[in-house]
Amino acid sequence: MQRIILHVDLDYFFAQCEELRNPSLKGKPVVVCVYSGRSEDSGAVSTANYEARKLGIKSGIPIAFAKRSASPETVFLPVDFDFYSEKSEQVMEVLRSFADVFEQASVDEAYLDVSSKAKNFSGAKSLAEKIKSELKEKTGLTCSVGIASNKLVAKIASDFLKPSGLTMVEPRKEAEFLAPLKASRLLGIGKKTTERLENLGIKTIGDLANASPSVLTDEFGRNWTDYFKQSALGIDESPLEPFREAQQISRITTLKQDSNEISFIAPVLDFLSEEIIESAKAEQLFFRTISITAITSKLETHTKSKTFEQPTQSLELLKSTARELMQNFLSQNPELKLRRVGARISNFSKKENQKTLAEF
Ligand code: TTP
Ligand code: MG
Ligand code: MG
Repeated sequence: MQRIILHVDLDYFFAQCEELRNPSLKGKPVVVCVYSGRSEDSGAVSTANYEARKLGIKSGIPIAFAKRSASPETVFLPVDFDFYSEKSEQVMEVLRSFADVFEQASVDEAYLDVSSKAKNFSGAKSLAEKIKSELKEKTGLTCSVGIASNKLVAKIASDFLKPSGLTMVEPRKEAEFLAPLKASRLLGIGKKTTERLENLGIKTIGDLANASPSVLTDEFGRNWTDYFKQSALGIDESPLEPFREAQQISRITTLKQDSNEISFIAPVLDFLSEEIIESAKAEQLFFRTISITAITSKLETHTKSKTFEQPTQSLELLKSTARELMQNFLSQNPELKLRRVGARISNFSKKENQKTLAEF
């Protein structure tokens, strides 16, 4: 069967989240920053909306540089990972429902294998349009979609037209689509490799496809040459990896009776926390974000989260944070009674005490 893969990537994700909760930002340049705290403007730009990008402001540049290029109405905001993670989860839930096989690839992107759902490429195009409109309707966010016969080309296609783009590369058109694009679009071709390729006169993916294999082998060895050649022609057999890495570990349970008493709910959270930490230890995962879920007797779901600077695996921290989040939620909503409660950890890394900027 013909494989049909969609790659969905949210547009200027963190900045779009900020526009969503504060619509007065719309139309202004918005810059989301990770402040390092050392001095007023030290730190880096996490992302910027398209108005800010027109001023030359983009992910990774120092905040001080961005301020120099900014216009008077440019708005600078600190990152709020909890809010973006919550939105990301909502997005993934919507996307997942459209796929035969689903792989979340980062906080704002996912691969969907829709081979049997869509049947053919024109079906895939209608499906992609439906995904875009349903995502907008349910989460308020816009995305760009790439459709292709494999992950490699789908990912490059989703980035081809942004924001709110839809790019389809039909089977056997892969090499032609890729040819004019910069070689650095391919996975694994960073700054250094780009320089080495340029020294050989190779700038575009098409140049790479046409390059002499022996010249490439002399410079990069056999394995890289094979990879370059295949990728440049848009050949990629890699499967989706639905369970690549846990994005979160969560436990949820129904209370013996509906309640709004922290003294009744906290021991339940403690028990869930112990189970969660056991799983985290088994998978050697350290987490930065702790969330609680509160499902009311009317079956409305509420989530509260807290994110820490440093990854941890501490049961005590999980217990005390879950209790604190729940306590705050209950005191802010005294009229609600809860039927089910849950706890969750996310924002994983494999190591403790490692500075992570962002999961992207
Ligand atoms: P991207 O999808 O790479 O970028 P984006 O969604 O901001 O913009 P685009 O419309 O081009 O897709 O990254 C997703 C989020 O990850 C981004 O909103 C912020 C974060 N991020 C960083 O914090 N630092 C970085 O250097 C990059 C590239 C992303
Ligand atoms: Mg994005
Ligand atoms: Mg992305």
